[in-house]
Amino acid sequence: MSAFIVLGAQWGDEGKGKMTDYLAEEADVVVRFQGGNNAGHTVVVGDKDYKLHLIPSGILYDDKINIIANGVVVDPKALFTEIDYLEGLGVKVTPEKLIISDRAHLIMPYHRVLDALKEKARGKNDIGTTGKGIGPCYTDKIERSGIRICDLLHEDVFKEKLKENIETKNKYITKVYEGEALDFETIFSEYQEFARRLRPYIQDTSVKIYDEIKANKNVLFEGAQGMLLDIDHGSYPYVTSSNTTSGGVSNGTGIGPTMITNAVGIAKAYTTRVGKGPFPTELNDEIGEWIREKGHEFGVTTGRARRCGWLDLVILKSTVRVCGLTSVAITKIDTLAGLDKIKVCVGYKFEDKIIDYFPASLEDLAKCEPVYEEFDGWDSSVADARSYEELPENAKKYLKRIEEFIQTKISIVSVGAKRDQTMRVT
Ligand code: 2SA
Ligand code: GDP
Ligand code: MG
Repeated sequence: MSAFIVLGAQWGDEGKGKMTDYLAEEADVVVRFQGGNNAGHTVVVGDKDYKLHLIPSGILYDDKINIIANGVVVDPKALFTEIDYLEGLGVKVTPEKLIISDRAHLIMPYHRVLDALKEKARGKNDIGTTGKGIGPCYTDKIERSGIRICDLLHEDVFKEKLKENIETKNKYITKVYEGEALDFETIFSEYQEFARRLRPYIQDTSVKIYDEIKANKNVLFEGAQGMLLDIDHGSYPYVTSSNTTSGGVSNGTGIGPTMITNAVGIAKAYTTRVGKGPFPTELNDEIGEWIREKGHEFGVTTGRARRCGWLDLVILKSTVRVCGLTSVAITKIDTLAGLDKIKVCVGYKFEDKIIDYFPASLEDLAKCEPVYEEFDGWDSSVADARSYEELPENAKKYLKRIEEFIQTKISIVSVGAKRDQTMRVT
């Protein structure tokens, strides 16, 4: 048996959806452990493109169990929109294939409203959130006023909790942010309908995952966002509100860390981020623009243009440390094909030293200057390679340098969005 993690090693959008789908072939169960429908995971199967937000990427297989565990924040409206979207594409989403934790917190309409109002109030210091209500929902969870799925299934409990929340949230919305008050009855009846539809999918997912592991099944934990968006280890405050790193798996699923066997970090051959915040290797020039167009770097959930820059090995090395990565998958080396020279950041010049970690303070980070190594580029034949041996020599040199710097094996290389554009490195 194995219980392994697939997570983003940068700022998200590294190709986790594609790699989860690829690795899910060997898995029996695929589990989301944090985040919510802020995520946008793309999976290409044949000539079909699937955009997943809340549902694990294993759903495209008929024989996998997919679990939304307790660490995820669930917007039922978004969930049913996604189920309807998948069913419309011929993908079955039955309670046999999808299980949702009774401990997961619910995203409520006031969370979405507060997300927007808070961002507006932050003005030029906004985070650049996806507007899905993620931060306000996790705030309530930590503040202990959140509503969980198990509450939704008990009408009286839900009614009382909703009443209390509407009362306090409306004060906040109208008095602090001068927004419009929300109506209890409308939300109550909408969520009663959600409760009816949700009921067949709900279980104690900690028990379910544990039983599967004990029965020698393979379990894949699918991360959302990426290491630098982690609430503790990321580029705070320009982060999401959950633990995106390996540590988040145990809390987010109720499975002890000693049961987890491997952690694969997914990294793009360059770096992107969507939303505000520091980005040392960002390219605000025609090369950055060229990468964005060639790599179709636009948000899957919001459509926002992603910021693009050179690969930053300081970040990757930090992810290896924080997440205990046992191997790395490098994606999108085909996007870089055609560039004459490619740069890679191998340290930050900070005051009079070279450092190889990401400083906590944004003020210190602003003083950091990336130190680059330059590589010769490769051509578009890379997208046709189906084995490591077939890769252009310059691409292999690039990959070797990454491995050497992060002291961790590259186990998979991806040269395109499709399932078969993937190769194992032995
Ligand atoms: P939030 O909404 O509170 O989680 O936003 C906080 C920060 O986290 C970033 N974030 C993301 N970054 C990359 N990809 C994400 N998913 C979508 C995608 C994003 C999109 O796959 O493209 O469509 O814009 C994602 N989700 C959250 C966010 O940009 C903020 O910086
Ligand atoms: P995720 O959030 O990490 O799952 O990544 P996204 O789906 O947000 O963004 C990654 C994009 O790159 C998607 O459109 C994928 O289909 C695509 N993709 C993944 N791997 C590769 C690759 O190796 N090459 C190319 N060209 N595209 C890829
Ligand atoms: Mg994404």
